[in-house]
Amino acid sequence: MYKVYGDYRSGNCYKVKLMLHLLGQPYQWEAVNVLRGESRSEAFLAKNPNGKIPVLELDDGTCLWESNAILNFLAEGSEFLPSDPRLRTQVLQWQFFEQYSHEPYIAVARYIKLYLGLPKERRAEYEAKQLDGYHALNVMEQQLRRTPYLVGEAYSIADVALYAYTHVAEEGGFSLEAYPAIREWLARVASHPRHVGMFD
Ligand SMILES: N[C@@H](CCC(=O)N[C@@H](CS)C(=O)NCC(=O)O)C(=O)O
Repeated sequence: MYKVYGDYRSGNCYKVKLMLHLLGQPYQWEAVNVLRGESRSEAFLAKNPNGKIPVLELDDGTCLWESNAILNFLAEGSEFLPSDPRLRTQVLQWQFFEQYSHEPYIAVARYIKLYLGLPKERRAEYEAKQLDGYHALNVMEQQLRRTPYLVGEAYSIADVALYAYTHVAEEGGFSLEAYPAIREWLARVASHPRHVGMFD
């Protein structure tokens, strides 16, 4: 059985959990508390030398890390990863966008606010995340006004990757008020029969 090393509050870890539920795949969850330094222990670094969660451990002991890479592994051969090269590239395009243009702003602002309680010394950094975070939401809104999912008509791991932190963007201080297409998409994703919430 797969073993997931993660934290329920982390969007990156939630991506893996959501994917496993969408696939109906059983797994064992091992809680890792990053604030207590558990992701920097020698034992954990042997699983991911980068010291970050999530990590997916396979039956043979192989450890996979980087949330979006794990999504690609899990979704291989399923309806959530198109086989057509152009569509597959668009899935990757949104996943790279998530890691470079969305997560560093929306997830990090949320981390500073929710995990750290918005300490004074990180307030300027938190404020600076807002502009780029809203830019990422604008990019998503444009696409979702055209198509029901990020890559056309079908729910894919591009949606899993971006749902994770977008659905809790308000915890990072981002209002979704001006983004009707994003709000409809969030509801569409959450209406999948095998959907699971972050804390379910
Ligand atoms: N690019 C990585 C980011 C992983 C990441 O930043 N994980 C955070 C939790 S959300 C973490 O482990 N932080 C602990 C640390 O950096 O010490 C991914 O997508 O998996």
